Amino acid sequence: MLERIHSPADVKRLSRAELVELAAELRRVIIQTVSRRAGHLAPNLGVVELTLALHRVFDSPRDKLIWDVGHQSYPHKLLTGRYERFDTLRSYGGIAGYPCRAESDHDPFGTCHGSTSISAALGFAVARDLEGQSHHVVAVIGDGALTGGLAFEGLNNVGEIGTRLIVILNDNEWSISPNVGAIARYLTKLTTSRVYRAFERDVYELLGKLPSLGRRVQRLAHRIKEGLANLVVPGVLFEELGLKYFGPIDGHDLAVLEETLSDLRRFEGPVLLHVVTKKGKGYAPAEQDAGTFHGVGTFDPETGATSKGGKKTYTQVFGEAAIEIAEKLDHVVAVTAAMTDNTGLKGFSKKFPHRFFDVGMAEEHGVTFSAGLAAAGMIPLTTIYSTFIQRAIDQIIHDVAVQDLHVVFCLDRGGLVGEDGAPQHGAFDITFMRMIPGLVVMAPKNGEELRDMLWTAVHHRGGPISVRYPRANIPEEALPAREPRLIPIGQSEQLRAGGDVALLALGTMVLPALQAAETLQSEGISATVVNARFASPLDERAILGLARSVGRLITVEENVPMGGFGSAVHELLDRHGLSTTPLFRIALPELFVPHGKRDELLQKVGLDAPGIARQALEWVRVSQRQYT
Ligand SMILES: Cc1ncc(C[n+]2csc(CCOP(=O)(O)OP(=O)(O)O)c2C)c(N)n1
Repeated sequence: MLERIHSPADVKRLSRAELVELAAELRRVIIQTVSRRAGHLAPNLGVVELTLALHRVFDSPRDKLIWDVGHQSYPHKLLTGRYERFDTLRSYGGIAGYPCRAESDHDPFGTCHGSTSISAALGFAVARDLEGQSHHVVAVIGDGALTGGLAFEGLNNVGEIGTRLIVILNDNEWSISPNVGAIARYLTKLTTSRVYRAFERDVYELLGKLPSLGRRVQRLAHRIKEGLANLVVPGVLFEELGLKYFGPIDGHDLAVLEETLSDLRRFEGPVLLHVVTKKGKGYAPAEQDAGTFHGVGTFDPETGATSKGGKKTYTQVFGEAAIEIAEKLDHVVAVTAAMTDNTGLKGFSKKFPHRFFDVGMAEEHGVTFSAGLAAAGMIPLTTIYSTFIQRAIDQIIHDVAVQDLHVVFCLDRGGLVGEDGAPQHGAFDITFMRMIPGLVVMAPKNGEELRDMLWTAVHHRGGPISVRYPRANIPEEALPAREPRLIPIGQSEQLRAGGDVALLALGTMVLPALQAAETLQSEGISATVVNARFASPLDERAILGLARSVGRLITVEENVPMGGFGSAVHELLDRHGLSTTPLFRIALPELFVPHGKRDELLQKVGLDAPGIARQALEWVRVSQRQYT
């Protein structure tokens, strides 16, 4: 059927029976595609009926549908003219895993980071009012994303402005892991209230006795049920914020969804519809293990068996090191913002449940909470993806760094993340961490060094310290069986000596730089290679020494060039009157890198060994001609 669905208008024409068929087909296509391409599975399976209902009741792209996080937008993409390209999902040049304005008129607002939908939708609604237009604006936000403070800043403002806006709360009780926190408990209370349940049972029994009375009576009974449910279990929190609360309703009952949404279209002020869905709905492995199938690598669609990688990932090494450290040091605790599994902290959470804190999808709070912990003598391993800690730059500066607190920032997914693309690449953290006075910025060249850096970080006595590591396997087959070592702060490591050029590489770029040096050697250029380890403080003595002795420097980093490690070296040379030293910066390009496989992207931006060798060779030849 999807071949015949070119736009939401085609969905509107379908009969009830055809819709059921279409829902099954959407699930099949999503499961098959994600099994080959990897991606978000369980969140999408959970919103199939909701998406169908939205497209039947509303009129996209005139009406604006704004998905929070956007990882659940696959059914929406399939119904809005992207079925034929869906097999390119998340691949280079293919369709994105998130809503994307450049991709379709049906994606009015790009997303990836959570809790933005209500604020963005309010912007659309206010602009509509100012322009004298009349379309609808709908934000769909998950219960996980509702734990982010930004969502409440949005709700607060929605209640104040009071304009027509529909917020749909897609409540499946899961974030990536089971949702946590008081808001999650409150929502559970709304959906499991004994009064509501008993009442619902009575109504269903009544409905069961009514079929002979026909559809209209059933519909009426449904409506009475939903209306009364609202009376017996009002969503006080939302009502107090100024939104009329409706629900909870069954998010897999297409008829109820359509009917309720049609009613809400007529409502003049802001409303919140509480929809209860099952994450992973319709695919047993995902229903049983919504965490694994939230975002999943390739898997066997028949059995649900996920593919196992060979080498360990940096994330796994981090998780093991965190446990090892916590076993040795009582005051070490771990903080995550709704990413227990993804940041490798599951083992830690099991082993040290009282020293582990999932704060919800709330990075700002997570960092200030860590600052409080540190001020009171704890050593928090504050473990957040590079891209998501962008949310908390102020908290890092104001709450942690100004007070010189010993928070250990463990920044996973530093550098290109691959298929999640532009909004999720960790392209900026070297820049924004390095600019903060007193904050130590480290990046390891391999798994062994990550372990040593974490050990160093918890023993650091000089305030905040960070270590960033990539979404990648470690290069080693196995880590050496030895105790972790302290690395002197600001000390680099020279790995190779050569007189024509010095390659100063940071983190993930050290090994490709070493390989590039081999290529340079075969071209008659001898290169020093330094594992910089630190972007702040720099190993000033070593770098100034190389500037004087070798006289030609290349920095290599997986971060934007603006303000990054190369900039730090440039500023150092400048401070010491060496700004005329030829310096070339190899870094990510000055643009938002799209989605694709990480290795493919690194190759395209010239950050693999051949790319580094090629750029270095060209530049060294030019600079040899200019300066000799
Ligand atoms: C600011 C931010 N922090 C963390 C994440 C990572 N993340 C992606 S989806 C997700 C859980 C979302 O849960 P929910 O909103 O309930 O949607 P569901 O997947 O359950 O449908 C998290 C934590 C993110 N996208 N944005």
